[in-house]
Amino acid sequence: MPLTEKPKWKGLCMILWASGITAATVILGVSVVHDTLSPGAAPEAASACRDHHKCRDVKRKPIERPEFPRGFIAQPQCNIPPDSRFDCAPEKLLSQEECQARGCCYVPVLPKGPAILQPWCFFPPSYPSYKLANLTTTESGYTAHLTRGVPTFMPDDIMTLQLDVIFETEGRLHFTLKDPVNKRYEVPLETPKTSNRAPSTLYSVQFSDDPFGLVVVRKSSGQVLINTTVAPLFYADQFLQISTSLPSRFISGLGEHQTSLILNVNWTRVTLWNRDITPTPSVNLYGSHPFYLAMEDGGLAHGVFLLNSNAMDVILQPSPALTWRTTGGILDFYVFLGPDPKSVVRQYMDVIGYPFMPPYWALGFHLCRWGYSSTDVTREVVKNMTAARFPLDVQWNDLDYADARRDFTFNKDGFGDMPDMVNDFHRDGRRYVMIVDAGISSSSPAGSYKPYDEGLKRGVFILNTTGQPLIGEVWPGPTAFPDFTNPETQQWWHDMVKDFHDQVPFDGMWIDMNEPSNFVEGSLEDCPSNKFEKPPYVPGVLGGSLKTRTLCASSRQYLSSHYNLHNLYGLTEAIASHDALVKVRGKRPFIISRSTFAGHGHYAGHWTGDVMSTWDHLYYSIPAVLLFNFFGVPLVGADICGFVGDTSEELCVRWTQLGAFYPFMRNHNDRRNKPQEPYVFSQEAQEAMRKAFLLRYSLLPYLYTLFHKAHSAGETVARPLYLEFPEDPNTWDVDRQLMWGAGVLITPVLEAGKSHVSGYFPSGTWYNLLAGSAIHSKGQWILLSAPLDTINVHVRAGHILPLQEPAFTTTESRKKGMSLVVALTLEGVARGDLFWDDGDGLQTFEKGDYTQIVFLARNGMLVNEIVQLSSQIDGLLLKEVAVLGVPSPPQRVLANGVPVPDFSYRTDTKILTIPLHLLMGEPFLITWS
Ligand code: MIG
Repeated sequence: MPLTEKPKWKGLCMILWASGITAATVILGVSVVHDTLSPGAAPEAASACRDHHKCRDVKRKPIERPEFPRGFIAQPQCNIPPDSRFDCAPEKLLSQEECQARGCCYVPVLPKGPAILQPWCFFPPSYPSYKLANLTTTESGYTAHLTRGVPTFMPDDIMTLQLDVIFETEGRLHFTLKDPVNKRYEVPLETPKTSNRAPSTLYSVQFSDDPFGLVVVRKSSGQVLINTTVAPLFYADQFLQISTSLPSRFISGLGEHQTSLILNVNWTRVTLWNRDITPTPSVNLYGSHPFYLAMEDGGLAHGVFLLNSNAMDVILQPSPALTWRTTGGILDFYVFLGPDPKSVVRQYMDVIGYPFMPPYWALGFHLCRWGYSSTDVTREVVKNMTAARFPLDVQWNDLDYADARRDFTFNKDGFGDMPDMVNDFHRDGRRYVMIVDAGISSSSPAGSYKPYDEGLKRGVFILNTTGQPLIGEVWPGPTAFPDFTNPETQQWWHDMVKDFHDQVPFDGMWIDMNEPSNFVEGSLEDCPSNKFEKPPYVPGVLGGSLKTRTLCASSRQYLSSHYNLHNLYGLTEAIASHDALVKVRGKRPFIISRSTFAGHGHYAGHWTGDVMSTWDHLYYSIPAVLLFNFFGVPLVGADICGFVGDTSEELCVRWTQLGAFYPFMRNHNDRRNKPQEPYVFSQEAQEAMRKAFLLRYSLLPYLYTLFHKAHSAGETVARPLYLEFPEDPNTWDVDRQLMWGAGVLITPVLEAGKSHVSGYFPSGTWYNLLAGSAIHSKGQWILLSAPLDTINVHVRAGHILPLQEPAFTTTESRKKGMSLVVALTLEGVARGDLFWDDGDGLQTFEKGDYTQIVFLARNGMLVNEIVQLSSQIDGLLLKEVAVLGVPSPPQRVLANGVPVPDFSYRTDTKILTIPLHLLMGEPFLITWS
């Protein structure tokens, strides 16, 4: 199958692929209903919670309907249940008089707990909104005008809008609301321009004329998925707001935040404005992903993506409903119709781009800390790892290496032999990555620091409103900030990366502080007072102002204002770094970034920032990793053992066990903390960690194959249970376990002092990967033994995993013998596959330079099917097959017709072990009977 992925970013992408455009020539069959839908017509929340201790409040709590203080109700049309009220005073507190002067209803309610956002001043159904006019069918959708008769309370309403509705594919609907006269800022993401003339079997679209509303209905169930008639539409210059009912309370997404997998719809405000801070619940964090996935009755799902990069709030309320409230740009929505959650995620990635293929070594273990103060210390760390028999693929350095913490320099004192150190690491089959900060030091003597001198000459920096480079302050002191939306900046960045790489042959870049982070508010000279700095509505950003810990919103970038582009800073730096590394190294790039935006995973990975060494943060790392997989950024992980604060031995063991199952596995530590490299702990702790390392390294061929499927088919690598078992609502909020692909379930211990852990096992057979013992689950919670040296890993019946003997580096392990774990269903069937290539060449899949093998087991027989073959697999041996769930002892085992005399079978575990010596790249047939 050809890759149908396209360059996603205008002017920023160098790797081009052919586009796949679908166009069917069938007439539209979508019903148009011109009646007014009654507001608040949200369906009741799905009540999927079974009687189980894992049920959360969000499911069990009945919808609160406090009594009305009747005296306050001026008009009968204010008689709206509290959960269905939409805020008419989002920007400030209003008195009753002020509220009613807006034409809104005023009913004070005593907020209970988190219901603090419950509005006192809310819209009556009659509140003026837009009217639909000139609705016309087009080749693949509709176009119409919306007109507003009366201005809102926000400045600069755009009174006439253009609506375009495009049926892009069977499962994807796209609609935009724009100003037809003055072009407004739009996110520079290049999206697929497909259109589908056939009626979708999945959804239909209906409109309400007055007030305007758009309704999306799932055809199979009749379920209303989107209904924007529930509240008035706002489209003012700096305040765009649209609300919709939700078909259930099971909503995931809207990152980046410290959150559970399922968001709380009981009055939650989610703010998107990229920000440097230790992850804290309810505050805006490093990245922005304005996408949610919603579960529906029966395990169906849909998703919504608002392609908008402005500062925004998203409000969730218990009716249930959701309000998008953004401060600029346009309203550009994609709706993904699934119908299952896995398809929703893929449909989202069809728009934002499929993930990049990481080098094989990126899946090994990475070790870092702030405070490796010299090459001697750094070399010592690597030596200690080997001495303690821990694998280590990639050694990192933090700011310590740099001269006065300036990018693209190295400290000639402690790091004078940095190039030799990196060469030595390479000689031992290891890789090297160092930090690169966004801010470029602006205070070195003229002529002494090329990145700034040349950047200034070439005009690469973000400018303040007077046209001078905006100067803030980060680690090196005063700094200017590259504007990566400028093509000249991308070229300059490449040149700086190349200069440094010519000196120090590093293998990847760790891009930090790219929200961008700034230690002073806005700039050293603060910010001017204008409409960008003081918008009529300020989303719920920590600090209360857009400039908090970042740049002035009114500063100028090549494509637009920082006000519009702020949330794209990390992404645009990742793209520039990706492209630079492709040119400079000619190999697959490796970039890990703190700040991200929709589409990031096409270029780079992510780590979850400055997490604390606490059990709580250990737990939060699971939903974080799962959600970033939804966001198309599968290469993600948290700092193992925690970054902020001292870890404890037990926490670090448990974290290493879970971290062995992060797609990106790195232990990183802050400067002043106790050390937390694996070798500093007791022998018992080390032994437990070593087991987890070996599990991961054994599973790398399986993990790499999952990354290939993410890259080639828009799949996730780590995924929550509900992606595999959407029809079992017990799985929907499970976020203390995770899956690798469809075949592996990981159940870590996330609490202190425990030697057992309870995990949910969907109906079916699950095999313990280490012991081979089987669980036959009816779809139930199961208490598992989990002493300190154990992380529970189960293989799902029906799957075949390719494994490889571990080594101290992937350079070594890639040459070792392989094995297959064949997990049979009760019917005796299993299936799996392997993707294999050189591990770090560019576009091996796109060029066809890879091997792909499918494995099939059935009726006491295992065969491989070589779908694609390349020389990279030459010489690799299949040395063992372990068949799990063989009901009775076989009499004989044949490999390609030749008896295998030394097979073994255990009657207690029902495992058949077959030692072999076959070439992976040749067809084989193994039978047992
Ligand atoms: O202000 O480079 O999240 O991983 O060690 C702190 C020093 C700057 C923040 C990163 C962290 C890194 C640290 N950096």
